[in-house]
Amino acid sequence: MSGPEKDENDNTPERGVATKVRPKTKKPSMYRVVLMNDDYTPMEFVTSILMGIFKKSKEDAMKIMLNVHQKGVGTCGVYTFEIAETKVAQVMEAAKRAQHPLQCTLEKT
Ligand code: TYC
Repeated sequence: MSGPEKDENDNTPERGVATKVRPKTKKPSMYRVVLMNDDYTPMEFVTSILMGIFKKSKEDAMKIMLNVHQKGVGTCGVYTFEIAETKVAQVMEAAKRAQHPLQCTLEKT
């Protein structure tokens, strides 16, 4: 039988347009870590949280803290779920330890 199958010894280059097949990957969902204002947590404590847990500079930490103080809520950062969840837990643990009522939550973006 002689069909149209390719001869393995035929080194003639294939013709046509080379297309790249990329594996289907999904971008991870991102989550905002949100800080809530309250009347009791000291401003310095919130600033230190933003520097220590969210790796903000002192200037950025103070801006974010003041924004939360004035507006009621504010974003500390946007992360993948596991990182966002860990940061929320770290904030809540630090606030509990220091006996401040500071609240922090996670929001899907
Ligand atoms: N409102 C607080 C105060 O006047 C400061 C504060 C800022 C508290 C941001 C919480 O997420 C917060 N001491």
